[in-house]
This record gives sequence, C-alpha cells and structure tokens, in this order.
Amino acid sequence: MKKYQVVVAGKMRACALAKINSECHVRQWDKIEPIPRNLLYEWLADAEGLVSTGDVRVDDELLAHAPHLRVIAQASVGYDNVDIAACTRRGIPFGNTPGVLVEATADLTFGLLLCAARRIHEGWNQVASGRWLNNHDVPFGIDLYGKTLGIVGMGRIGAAVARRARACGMQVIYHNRSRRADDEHLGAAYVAFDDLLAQADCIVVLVPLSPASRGMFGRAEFAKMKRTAYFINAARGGLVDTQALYDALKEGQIAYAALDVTDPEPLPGDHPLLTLPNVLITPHIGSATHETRDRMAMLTADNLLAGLAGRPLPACVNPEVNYRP
Ligand code: 8YV
Repeated sequence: MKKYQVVVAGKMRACALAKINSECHVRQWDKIEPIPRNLLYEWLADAEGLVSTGDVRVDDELLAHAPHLRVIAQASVGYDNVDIAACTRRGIPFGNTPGVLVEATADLTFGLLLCAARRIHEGWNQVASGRWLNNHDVPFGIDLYGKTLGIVGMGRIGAAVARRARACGMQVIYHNRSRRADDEHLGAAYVAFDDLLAQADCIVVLVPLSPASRGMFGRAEFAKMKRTAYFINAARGGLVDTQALYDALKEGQIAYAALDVTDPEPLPGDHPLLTLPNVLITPHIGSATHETRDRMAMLTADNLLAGLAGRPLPACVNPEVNYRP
C-alpha cells in the first residue's frame, strides 16, 4: 500500500524512482528547466517527503509552504542550495550522497587535469576538423610527471585525486581547514594556503561552497599563483570570482583553467570564458557515470524512505534531527 506523499522536484534515475513509487504517491517534475516555484509550493502543501535537486533553493520560505514535510533527500554530496539550519529548526533531516561518488568525481577531476596538460581535446579537434598535417604542428602540453599538485580541500575526493596524482609521479601538497592525520599515508604534505598557491604547478579545488568559501579564488589568489599554473575546479563555480579568472587567463597570470563547474551554471554559449584558448570546460559531469548516478539515486531513495518511516537516514547532514522515534 502506498503510504506517503512525496514530491520529486527534478529528474531521477529509474531504479530509484521505482523504489520510491512502490511506497509513495509521487508528484514528479521531470522537465529540463527547474520546477516553477509556485507549482513546487502548491505540491508541497501536503508533501511528507521531498527529493530536492541542486537548482531548487531550499530555504525558510519553501519550508513554510511544506507544513507536513518530514524529510528532504538530494542526489548530491554538495548542498549549498539548502539552508540546513532552517531544516534543523523544523526538525527535518536532510540527506545527501557522500561516499558513493568519490571515485567517479576523482576520475573526472584528474581527467580534466590530464586533458588540459596534454591538450587531448585540442588534438581531437585538430584531427576531427581534418587539420592533422604532421607531428610537429600539433597541440603541445606539459608533463605531469615531476610536477607539484596542490589540492585545496582534502576530503574523500581530494584523497582519491591525490592517489591518482601520486600514481602519475606528481608531488602532492594540500590545504585544508585542518591537517589530516593520515596525510603521510596519502603521500601529501600539508601547507598554508598561500604557500600552496605559490608552490603548486597545478591546483585542484575540491572545497564545499558555503558563505565562507564563496569567491575564495579571486584576483589576489590568482596573482599569487605561478604564471605557468593550471587551475582545475571540480567543486562549485561560486568558489571562484569568474571575472578574476577570466582576466588571469587572458593576461597570462596563470596558464590554463579546466572547469567542471562554473558561475553561472549552465554557462551561456556567449560567455566570455568560451572565447579563451586556454580554457577547457565540461558541463558539471563529476558524478555523471551510470553506475555512480544509480548509487547516488538509490542512496537518495534510502534516505527519503528512512526519513518517512521515522528511521535514521543512512547519510544525514544534520544528525541532531536524524532520529525521531
Ligand atoms: C552533481 C555534485 O551536482 O554531488 C554533487 O555535489 O556536484 C554532482 O554530483 C549532482 O549530482 C547533479 O545531479
């Protein structure tokens, strides 16, 4: 018997939707554009569970329109679109999907670095457009072997990127709010933020977006980097001042940027960043493998169904409200 009223505010993998459908009456918005706010409010009036997405702002106003809500689950590890304190005040647990996307996101992050360093995409463009004339007039990149990788934000994904970098013969330094006890095991040396900016040949950003971290890479930070630096952002576009990044790339303050995330996102087709020759951008595909997105969706379904049944969520961001017998 279907017991619960649930709103799914965006597309969802079929396996997880089937699981939710078997226990819940589901209203789903499965169009490309984000669900209109007024429709979402209308649907939330009797909803007990919400599957949110990164483009839905979950704030006090939304929660005020959802008087029966008992759980929110989202298929992402990041939750910068969510006011967690507002959820906690209302006793609503918020579930995310840490852990299950680590290797896929690390692959993409390191793949961006490798692709930028070796100009793989430029080489393909040359071949595909019939401009492969000889083996000299081809895109030239840099060796990763022997270079220093600076990881800003050494969480689970950062550690997985460090492993890949070490396997390629890179030195790894990192900066975090605090030093990791296992950093020797990771083969990564803890350094101050400014030292990382100055020493790294390649910088990978894997920091969660929060009011404190928004814009942490601006003019001053790019000015501290090597002019040969490669800058990789696979976390959130809002960590970077986009205009400052554009200027740094244009003026040769840094050498190259490879981004899986941008601000704004999606990036409009006429955005100035797209006119630069030293930038590579992918459309936020860090977790976009079939296996990983299925695992994320199933964990989201598990979080949702646990919350609806009054059980602890397997992955909860606000554990203080995670168990309400
Ligand atoms: C995607 C991510 O945003 O988990 C995150 O925080 O950034 C990515 O996995 C998301 O899963 C898109 O649905």
